Amino acid sequence: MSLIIGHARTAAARLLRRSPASILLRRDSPEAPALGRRPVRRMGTARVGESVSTAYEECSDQVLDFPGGKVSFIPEMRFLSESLGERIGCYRVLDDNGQTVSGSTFHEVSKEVAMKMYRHMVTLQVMDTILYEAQRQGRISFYVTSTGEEAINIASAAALSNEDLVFPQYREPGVLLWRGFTLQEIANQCFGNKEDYGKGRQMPIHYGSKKLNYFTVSSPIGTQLPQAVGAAYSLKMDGKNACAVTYFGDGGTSQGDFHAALNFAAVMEAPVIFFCRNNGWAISTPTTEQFRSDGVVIRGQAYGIRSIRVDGNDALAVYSAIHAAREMAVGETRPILVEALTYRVGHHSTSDDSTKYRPIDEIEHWKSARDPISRYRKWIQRNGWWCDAAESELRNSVRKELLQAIQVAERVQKPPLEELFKDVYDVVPSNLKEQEKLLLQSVKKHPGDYPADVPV
Ligand SMILES: Cc1ncc(C[n+]2csc(CCOP(=O)(O)OP(=O)(O)O)c2C)c(N)n1
Ligand SMILES: [Mg+2]
Repeated sequence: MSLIIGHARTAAARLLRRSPASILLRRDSPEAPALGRRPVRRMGTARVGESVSTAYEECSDQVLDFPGGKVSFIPEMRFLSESLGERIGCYRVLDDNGQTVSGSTFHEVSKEVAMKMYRHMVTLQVMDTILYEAQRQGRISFYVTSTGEEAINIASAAALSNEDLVFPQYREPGVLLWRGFTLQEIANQCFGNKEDYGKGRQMPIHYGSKKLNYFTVSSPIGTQLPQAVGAAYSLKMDGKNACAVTYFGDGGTSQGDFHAALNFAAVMEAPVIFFCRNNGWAISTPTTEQFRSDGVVIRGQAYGIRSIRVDGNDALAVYSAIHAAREMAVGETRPILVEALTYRVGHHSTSDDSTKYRPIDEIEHWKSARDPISRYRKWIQRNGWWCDAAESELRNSVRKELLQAIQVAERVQKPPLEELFKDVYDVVPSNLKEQEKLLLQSVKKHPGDYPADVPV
């Protein structure tokens, strides 16, 4: 590595025009103190991020040519501030009344796509209501809703290509719906029947579809991030016109995998979109106990990743931001970080009661004043594309279709017990064979402790 010390030329000339008291002599001038001795300055009044003296700034005349670019030497001891002072702005197109914000720039969306987006947001909402109730009735064991995050789900999916590889967390089933996953497929997974692609080996909501390029949800938080980067890198090596997209929550950013993934993607210039759903909560942990930075968006810059903060409850803003992010990710083979500000309106899952740790008023505010679906509806209605009759027809038909799907899924047989031991190893190892034998013995001995509808 070579270190080259250079001299800035303009600073000295500017200094000659300053008052004598503020002039600092160039170190190589005859009047200057002996080389190596710098004028003594008193410190103590400067705050972090501010300079002690502008004269010093102007006379910094040395540059270090360092890997990554030139670095100016500065004589003052200056710590970077822990914050920018002002929080990073949040890109929005639609205001709370569904009116476009004057001066906002956004990607045009055709009537056809706009309506498909609305229909899918409503489908997701209806699906959440019914499957949440199904869990409460004891028909399925677990569920999580995407309530309040419908725009994030659907508008981002609409801006992607179906060739893009999706690595989800678990609150993004709308992306699957957008790609054509049916309500029957959703129900089959939640009921863990033998039509479920995971063969009933996972909890409900762990969807996946090879056909739709949607990697199966995995419970441990954050695992999908480095996987997405690896997949993006392989897309790049194969010269594919596609990117990887990974979704994660604010809580996910506290995992080491988040940091490893961002750094790896930046260095390897992998075409991946990191989409953080900052919904304020990681189960009962608020973001204030999760990080002290200005949210998540700011971290992109630290890793050398282009980033944007977007209003996650504004479908047009999410659509436009992801559209632009995809163009940059694929066209320039680079990672992009998107932080969508939103709120988890529902409980974390059916195993949670969020009123125990957050005010009901807060939930109600986001539910009523900030609902992404009604905001978007106002916009399409203003365009003359929607009416109340169409609304009730849509809601009724989704409801009917899902209730029918649930009835079918409930009747489909469960996968046989032996499936539990398959699909990991090509040849099942002896320890797994032993476990299978023990399990079968146990089921025979205590049949009442095992579900009767699982074929043994
Ligand atoms: C490695 C790991 N640690 C803890 C958990 C338990 N857990 C499940 S969801 C969750 C919160 C995640 O919050 P966030 O990423 O913000 O997503 P959100 O639920 O808000 O959509 C936690 C801590 C887990 N599944 N995996
Ligand atoms: Mg969260």
